[in-house]
Amino acid sequence: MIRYMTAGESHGRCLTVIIEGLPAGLEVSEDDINLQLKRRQLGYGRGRRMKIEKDKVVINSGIRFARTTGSPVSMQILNRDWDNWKKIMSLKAEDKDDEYLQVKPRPGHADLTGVLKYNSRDIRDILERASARETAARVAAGALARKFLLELDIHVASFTKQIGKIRATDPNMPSDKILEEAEQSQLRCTDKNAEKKMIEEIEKASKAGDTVGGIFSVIVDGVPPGFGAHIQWDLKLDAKIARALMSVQAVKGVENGLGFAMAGMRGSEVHDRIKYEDSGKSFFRDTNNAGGFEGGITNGQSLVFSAVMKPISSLQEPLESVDMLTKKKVFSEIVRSDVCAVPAAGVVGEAAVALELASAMLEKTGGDSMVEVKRNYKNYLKQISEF
Ligand code: EPS
Repeated sequence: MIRYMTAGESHGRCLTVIIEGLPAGLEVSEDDINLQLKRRQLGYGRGRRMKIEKDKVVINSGIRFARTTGSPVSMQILNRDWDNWKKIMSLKAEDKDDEYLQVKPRPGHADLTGVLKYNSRDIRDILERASARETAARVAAGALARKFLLELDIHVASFTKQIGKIRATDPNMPSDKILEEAEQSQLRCTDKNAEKKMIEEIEKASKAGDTVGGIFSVIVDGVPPGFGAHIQWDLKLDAKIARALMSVQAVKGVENGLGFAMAGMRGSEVHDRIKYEDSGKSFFRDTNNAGGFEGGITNGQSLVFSAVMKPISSLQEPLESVDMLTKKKVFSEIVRSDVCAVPAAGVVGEAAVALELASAMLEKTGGDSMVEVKRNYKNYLKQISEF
C-alpha cells in the first residue's frame, strides 16, 4: 500500500511530500519528477505566479543511486516567490502586521469555512494551505507512482474535455497518443478546433475579470482485470480514484466511463457486451462505457475518469461578501490567481489516479522489491490467461 502526505503553504518556504510504500529498486531520477512538475505549470490561462516559479524537486531521502531503497521518499519543492513573502509568512510574532490582514472572504473558496472552523481572524491562515499550489507536491509523488506503473507497462494520460461551454470531441485513441497530442496543445486538448474556441473563452473571461472552469479526463491503459475489490465499500478502486480526484482543489464532480450520461440511457445501451477471443484466450469488450470498472474491480478495459473543475474562486472583478470583522457588506479580496487551470488540473488528476492505482496494485501483488512485485504480477497475469 502507498501512503503519502503533503505539507506546505502557497507562499511559504517550500512544499513537502512524503511517500511511503514504494518497493525497492524502482528506477527514479529527479528529471522524471521535474518533467511532471513542469507539465503542471503549463496551460493557457495561468497567472503571473507560473512565470516566477520554475518548480524543481529536491529529494531528501528514500532514493540512492537513482533507485528507491524501500524507505519513505521525502521531497521538497522550493517556492521561489517565498523571497517576496518572507515578512507576510514569517514565523516570528514580531513580524505580524495588520496591514496584511485579509478579512474579505471569497465566495467559493475555503476562506470563510476555514476561518470559522479554525477560529482565525486572518484569511491568509487558511488560503495559503487551501491553495492549489499544494498540487505540485502531489504531482511529485504521482511521478513516482507513474514510474512504478510504467514498469508494469501501464500508461497514464489526460486531456482537457471542456472549458466553459466549449466541449472537445473525444480523442478516441490510446493513452500514449493522447499524451503526445495533448502535450502539443497549450490547453492539453486534442481537438484543435475546440482548442481555439476554448482560448477565446478564457480570453473573454479574463477581460471581464472573471474565471472559467471545465472538465478534464484521465485515461489509463494496460491495467489487467482484478484490481480493487467488490467486497467492502472502502476497497472499491473506482471509489478510491473518485475520492482522490474529488480532493483536487476546485473539483466539484467526478464520473467514471459514461458516468452521468448513463442516467438517460437504457441498460441495453450502456453495458459493454462480454466477448471471448479464442486464439488469444481472453475476454474482451468492443465498448468501454463502464470506464474500466465493474463492481469496483478493474475489468481489463482502459480506466476512464472525468472531473469537473469549477471556475476558480479568485476573481479580479470581486463578488459580494461580508467583512469578517465589521460584518458589513464588501466585495471579496482581490488576489493574484489563474483565470483557468483546467489543463494543469488534468496533470494533477493523472498523479491522483496513478497513486491510487499503484497502491491498489501493490496491495494485490505484494512485494518489497520491484523484482518481487514483477514476479508476482507475472504469475497473476499467467493465472488470468489460463482461466
Ligand atoms: C498555483 C495555483 C493557484 C495560483 C497560485 C499558484 O493557487 P490558488 O488555488 O491559491 O489560486 O494562483 O499562485 C498564487 C497563489 C499567486 O500568488 O499567484 C499553483 O498551481 O502553483
